Amino acid sequence: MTQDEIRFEAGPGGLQRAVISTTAAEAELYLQGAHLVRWTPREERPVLFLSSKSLFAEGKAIRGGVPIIFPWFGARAEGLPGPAHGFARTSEWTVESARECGDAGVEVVLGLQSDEASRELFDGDFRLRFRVMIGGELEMELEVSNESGVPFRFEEALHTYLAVGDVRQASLTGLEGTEFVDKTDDFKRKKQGGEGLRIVKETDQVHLNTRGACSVWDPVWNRRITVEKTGSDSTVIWNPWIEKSRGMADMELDGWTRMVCVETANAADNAVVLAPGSSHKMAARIHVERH
Ligand code: TA6
Repeated sequence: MTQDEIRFEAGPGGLQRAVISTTAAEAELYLQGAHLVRWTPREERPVLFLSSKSLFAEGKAIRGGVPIIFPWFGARAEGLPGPAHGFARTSEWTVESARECGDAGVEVVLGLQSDEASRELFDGDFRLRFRVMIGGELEMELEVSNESGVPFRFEEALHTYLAVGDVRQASLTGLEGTEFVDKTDDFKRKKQGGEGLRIVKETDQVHLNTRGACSVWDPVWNRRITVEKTGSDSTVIWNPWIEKSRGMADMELDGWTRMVCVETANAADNAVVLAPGSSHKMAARIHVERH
């Protein structure tokens, strides 16, 4: 492995990160949360949004990039204790491997194992493995293994923040006709219409039972970003819009105009029940087309 391909170093807040530079792309991956904060194909604008006011501190979530959500999505159900979106995104992961894969790019695998702290919040022994391939396309895969003697139920997401020129002009396709839970309207269940999804207000929708790809057409930057996925039955679309953003200390004032989350997930009705000794894989592949 040549030095210029991948470099491990201390980043802001002293957080360990991998800085990756290949012929096809540049990227930055933090060990805390196995959090990819940057992926930029050559000759392209950054594809992931990262808030300039994001925290980079031990145990704090990073605002932007791809937070890994596990073992629950959103607020913990039934009033049980635990941080929003689970603990995987604020836990320190370990490097399992890092290697060059020729034209495909550079692959990094990070792992997280259950421990005393996780057992206090989640009743199940698990092993997580996050594999990311940095190239002209971005491939991400989250594998969950049940290492306990009993089945456990979990939710998960690759909570991807995509960067756009102006979200008010963007349109999302691939969710037409799907059922969704509208978290901005008392979790009411609704059906997505036949036309593309436009972001015209605070949007927080969990689309259920959908395995299709979702594309974001961005007329300002003249590009289409497509998120294809496997092993995922939910797609979450989120934009905090004006008011919610004002309440987020780690989001710059107009940051909401430059991002939309298209999240590859298994949440709510699509939560996974994993048998002892079994594993489940969820993957996303992101690519950009210029127009
Ligand atoms: O994925 C959408 C969502 O669940 C929203 O409800 C919103 O809370 C967002 O995630 C961000 O959550 P965070 O805990 O990172 O502030």
